[in-house]
Amino acid sequence: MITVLAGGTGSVKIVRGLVTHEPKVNIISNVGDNYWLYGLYICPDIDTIVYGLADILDQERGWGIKKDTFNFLRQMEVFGEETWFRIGDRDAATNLIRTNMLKNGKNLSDITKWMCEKFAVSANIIPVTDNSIETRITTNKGELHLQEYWVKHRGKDPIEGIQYIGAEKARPNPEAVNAIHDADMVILAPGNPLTSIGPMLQIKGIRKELSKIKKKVVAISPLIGDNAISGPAAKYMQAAGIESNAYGLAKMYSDVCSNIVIDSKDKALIKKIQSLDIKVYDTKITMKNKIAEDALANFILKQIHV
Ligand code: FO1
Repeated sequence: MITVLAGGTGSVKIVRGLVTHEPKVNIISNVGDNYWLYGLYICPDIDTIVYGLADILDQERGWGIKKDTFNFLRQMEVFGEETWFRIGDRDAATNLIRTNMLKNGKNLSDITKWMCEKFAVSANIIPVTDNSIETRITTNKGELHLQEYWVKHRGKDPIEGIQYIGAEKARPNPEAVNAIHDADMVILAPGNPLTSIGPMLQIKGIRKELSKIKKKVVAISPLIGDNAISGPAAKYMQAAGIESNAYGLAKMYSDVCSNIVIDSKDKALIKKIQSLDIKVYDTKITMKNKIAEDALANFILKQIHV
């Protein structure tokens, strides 16, 4: 059984690759960038995985449903609302039904399972916690929710700090803890280490469980050289004072992971990473299409023995 910690638009690619090879995959999802808007509870990381596995994800954007329409948003604009966060019509239905179920007393884990059934997704998607965690970015202009910083303000102001509000007190989802404990291999997906994987590692019970089985934990680098394959990972790492390369990533994860997959272009970092007592595997880590997703998943499952 394989368990993946996933968050952000990059994670879905490796998850898709893994489910083609493995009958039982658990996906523990980040909830730190969940966001309340127009009274709707939006869970981008959960939805990206659900849509990705249901094969309805808008691949180009990396979020939302392909060929979705935006009539709801247009009407919100008519009502004078801000429309910088582009919720499509079908996506709005997902968010609306989730919010109603929450208001009727269901928890996010049960709602996510119900959602998977409706979208005919057989992988087990587990929110890392049913409590609220909010990733907030501090800039010289004040503190913003991650979605406001990245989507509304296009991540333009220098970052002074990152906070995970609620993570300290969040109760790890018991199903997530079991999925880590019982796994043959745990994979840290190539998501942003500070905003996609980081919030989950801030939950004490999750970090503790990972550190107990760290020999079985494999991280996939989202970086080549000093840059992220996509998205702002390098910018957030630099802001946190972490070297924005595979070595910085390995150091950051060194108490929860004993294996890392880096790109073959980063071979020069292997010795330095090994000095952290981490095994290094190199291959092509970019996943531009389904063949590449499949190849990386196959590499991890066949070449790494934990
Ligand atoms: N990302 C954007 O850059 N612009 C958007 O307008 C946007 C809308 C959106 C709507 C629903 C959803 O589930 C995700 C959405 N995202 C959008 C993606 C999201 O901001 C981030 O990619 C994730 O939070 C990163 O994990």
